[in-house]
Amino acid sequence: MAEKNNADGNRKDEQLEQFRAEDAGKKLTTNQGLKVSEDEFSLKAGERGPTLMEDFHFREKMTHFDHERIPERIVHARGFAAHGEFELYESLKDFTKADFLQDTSKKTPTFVRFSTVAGSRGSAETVRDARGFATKFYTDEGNYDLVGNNIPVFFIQDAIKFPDLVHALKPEPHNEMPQAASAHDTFWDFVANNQESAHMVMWAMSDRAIPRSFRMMEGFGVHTFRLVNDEGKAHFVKFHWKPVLGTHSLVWDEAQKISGKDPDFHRRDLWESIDKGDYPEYELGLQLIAEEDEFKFDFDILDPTKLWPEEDVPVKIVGKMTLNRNVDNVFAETEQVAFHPGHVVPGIDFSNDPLLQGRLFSYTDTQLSRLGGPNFHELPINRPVCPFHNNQRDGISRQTINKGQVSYHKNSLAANTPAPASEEEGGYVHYQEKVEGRKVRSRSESFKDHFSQATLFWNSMSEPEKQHLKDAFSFELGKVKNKSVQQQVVDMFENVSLELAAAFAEAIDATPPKGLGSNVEKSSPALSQLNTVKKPNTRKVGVIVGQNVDGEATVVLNTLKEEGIKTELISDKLGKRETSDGTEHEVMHTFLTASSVLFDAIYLVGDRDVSSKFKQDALYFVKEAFSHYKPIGGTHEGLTWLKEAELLDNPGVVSGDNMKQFAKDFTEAISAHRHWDRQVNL
Ligand code: HDE
Repeated sequence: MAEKNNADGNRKDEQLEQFRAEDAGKKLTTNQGLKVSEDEFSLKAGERGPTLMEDFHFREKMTHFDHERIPERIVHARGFAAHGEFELYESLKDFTKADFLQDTSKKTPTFVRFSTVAGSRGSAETVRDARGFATKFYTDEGNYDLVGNNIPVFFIQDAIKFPDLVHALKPEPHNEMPQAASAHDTFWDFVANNQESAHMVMWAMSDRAIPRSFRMMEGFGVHTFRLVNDEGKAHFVKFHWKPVLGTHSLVWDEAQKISGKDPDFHRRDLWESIDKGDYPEYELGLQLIAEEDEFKFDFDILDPTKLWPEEDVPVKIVGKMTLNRNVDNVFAETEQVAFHPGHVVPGIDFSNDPLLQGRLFSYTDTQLSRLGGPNFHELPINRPVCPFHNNQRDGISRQTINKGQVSYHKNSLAANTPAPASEEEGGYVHYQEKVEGRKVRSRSESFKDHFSQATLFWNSMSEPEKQHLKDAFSFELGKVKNKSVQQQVVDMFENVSLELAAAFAEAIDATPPKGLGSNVEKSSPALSQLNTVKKPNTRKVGVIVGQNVDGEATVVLNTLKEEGIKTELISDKLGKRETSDGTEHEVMHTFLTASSVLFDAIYLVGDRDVSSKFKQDALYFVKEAFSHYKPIGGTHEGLTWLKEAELLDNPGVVSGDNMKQFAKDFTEAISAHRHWDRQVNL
């Protein structure tokens, strides 16, 4: 392995290679390496007799199987991960001494695990929830973990409330329902009685909580951290990941249907994209505030329910992470990876955010039971790529064989080694912030404004996004059974927006809000997804064809491909289709195996020579996609069907006879993601 990370190769990959095993083509053995001669029949006393205790092979196989499962994560149980690399655009020497943020010629290996929060390990992926976005940087100075979410704020201000929040959010204990959903009484009861949650609830009810793809999600470190340079000067910092493809979401009806049609929708999307070489990319952004400016804002920068509006504190883009390798084994890597916000490197430090402070305890603690003891740092995925030495010893499943007589500090027998490193030698020295105070269980006055930024978020939304918020609140509270809880939530959110609270109060038949609403007028355009990057790349188009396909359709498919758009053919039967120009296409899906909700757009080519059932199925696809505001394209017979169904002349519905022009217009419609100004009226 190279001594340091550099632009060539990936040191983490090289390290993992030592642990990879290729079983194909080998003889079957026991764990002791003994070749076995038979693996289908246990050892019995006679062909119809009892199994013998002596059958060590059977016992070993069954015992291992009996213990295959480990406890799932308390939260973020459902996750999926990939390997990648981080490269820096410009040296951050002025702000931090972190080695991996100095040199633009260095590539730092990374491992990212995306997750939902509430659901169990086997739950559906497109549920309404925050998404975890946890990144491990394998730096030359040790592992640095940026354990973030796709929402920049959190429900609570103090870690001591986390168990309460999670108990309220998870399925209710008496009947273990509902799975992976916040739409139930205890969650909303928690919200109404812990009003610091208002801002994050707005995000959780917005489109952010139903991402189109892990590849199209922002990531946020949430807390305020500190960057410290080699002169000891500190800046407060917030970390951002900005997806190169932009931030895009599903619509709620679609998300719920995907939960049934493909509960693995997000992992499949990530896996397939990496597999095809469409590597997801995220730019790293920093918001920086000089220490002396700590009190210049109308919120407390230590409060994790507050964001720093990008218009006030610009996001400085400093580097890019590319996810370019799928895991070899989900359990060994994705399941056993152990993140911890306390895994830092020199030059990155903490703030006094009380949520962050509590997290610094929780993560190692939880791994002790989840990964079965204190040696989980030795698991291949968790090992740093630099050496590690200390006097910690033993414990369950210890891998390292520490040599020598001495396992204590200080000592003379080993010349007092391993020895602490000075700051110059790379030793981590905590930022010497002056701290003084009485021991109190209370919260600063500056943490007590729970609504202004919730309103800021509301004000920043476009009309369709506002409508989605009204619908989401109406859905969630419509599922709440307790009338008092429903009313408490209406009364709470009138402090955020009268319009919002009135809309869902009406939907759930609660007493309308009587208050004055909020007087916050500020907005932050960066918060609206309507202002995000729009690109056609990697969008997936379902192309509906019959048995006979006009050769001209090939022109369209080729042009879309040139734009980076993926096309997959759908018909009533699988098999090859030869177009009239002699090109061969493979039908990948049937109306039974696919669904419109699994595609970004539908292109209806159709065929004159089909049954009425075919036409009905095809139009069901198209109409459903239409109702989700997706781009629809129609040429040939498809154009006629769209006309008959009265879908033409709608925003995002593209048709035409000139194939080149059609492909161009359709690409544009696909880039727009969704066409909200469509009057859905089917
Ligand atoms: Fe976590 N969180 N968390 N969290 N969190 C866990 O650690 C916790 C919080 C986040 O893919 C657990 O290894 C407390 C905020 C992610 O493996 C646990 C508090 C943010 C992941 C834990 C928070 C996060 C976790 C469960 C309140 C965004 C998944 C299993 C103070 C910045 C990491 C585990 C992965 C996982 C505790 C709040 C992000 C129990 C006490 C805020 C992405 O330790």
